[in-house]
Amino acid sequence: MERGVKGSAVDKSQTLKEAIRAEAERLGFAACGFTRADAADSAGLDIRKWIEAGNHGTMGWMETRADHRVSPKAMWPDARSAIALGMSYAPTSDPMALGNETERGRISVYAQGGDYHKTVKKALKALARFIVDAAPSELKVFVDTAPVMEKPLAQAAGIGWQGKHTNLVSREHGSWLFLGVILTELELAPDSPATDGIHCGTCTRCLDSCPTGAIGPEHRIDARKCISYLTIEHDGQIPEEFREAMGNRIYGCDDCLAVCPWNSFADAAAANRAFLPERSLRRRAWPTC
Ligand code: B12
Ligand code: SF4
Ligand code: SF4
Repeated sequence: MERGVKGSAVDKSQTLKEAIRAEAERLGFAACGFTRADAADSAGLDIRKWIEAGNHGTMGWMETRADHRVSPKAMWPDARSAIALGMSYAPTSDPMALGNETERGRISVYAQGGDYHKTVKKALKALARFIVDAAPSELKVFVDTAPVMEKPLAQAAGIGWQGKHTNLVSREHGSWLFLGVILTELELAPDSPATDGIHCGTCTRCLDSCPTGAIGPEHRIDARKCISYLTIEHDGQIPEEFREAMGNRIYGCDDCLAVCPWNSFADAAAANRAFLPERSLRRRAWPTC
């Protein structure tokens, strides 16, 4: 493949990119895009202010490696390109269906099936091996736990835009995408970036649906008010002021994602089967009207 390709550096980079895209798809990724490693540094600088204002609550791990979070190059100076990947977990049933069944607890869609950290990381490692075989090079893979800002990088790589709820939204897969990133010292031509909120227009559904008003006026999440944070990350008791709004959500929250009109384009068939809900959690299909 790449080794046998003749022509300019750009041609070679394009050929390698197309081979990586095809392999990513084969490995179960629904989206794959390329950008420079330092393409999202402005969002990285913004995160300092976000942390200084205390928005991260008790997530001390966001503070301890904040300098690395600012830019992938601060963590690994040799990184040249970032490959952003998305794996779909689009649900087969309505995530809001249990909203009125107050005697039952609601678990967010992302936590109903297999652990995405494991599934995405396994596929990222397989893709990394493929890249190293095609073009011997240093690279590193990330999903969630490292100090890499995955959403701004994915936006810079053009696989979607950060919606007003701050999560990445794709035209084809809505917001039901887990993200992963590969940093590489290879020089790969960047894809066209997307812009914050570009296809949100005047829609405010996610802001209006948030039970605790956690999404601020400039589309900044105050994690201390977010039910996902309160039920998964928060140390200590859940403050009384949020308990009524939390309702029967016991692990994570889907509301701002579930109401997004772009999710009507998300095809559950594109979801990785590893993320199907465990048998005991399976629900009826989406309503037809
Ligand atoms: C910390 C964290 C949380 C925190 C804080 C959430 C947050 N929005 O930051 C809590 C615990 C609340 C959380 C909750 C959830 N999370 Co989370 N989380 C992360 C983590 C580890 C870091 C995110 C981060 O850096 N936040 C800091 C803020 C400041 O950064 P930011 O959101 O990118 O926003 C900055 C700029 O880009 C800009 N900006 C952002 N959006 C917009 C929009 C507009 C219009 C504008 C102008 C500007 C702007 O402003 C901010 C700077 O101040 C990432 C993994 C990773 N390493 O990236 C996963 C990650 C973001 N989480 C994820 C998921 C799935 C969730 C939940 C849906 C889980 C659930 N169902 O309960 C919820 C969604 C809540 C929500 N609406 O964000 C996925 C999102 C996938 C996607 N498609 O985007 C990620 C990427 C994990 C992964 N690898 O897949 N999460
Ligand atoms: S996950 Fe729930 S609580 Fe958090 S911002 Fe979205 S709707 Fe609000
Ligand atoms: S619900 Fe509306 S505003 Fe929110 S992310 Fe989706 S399109 Fe954008």
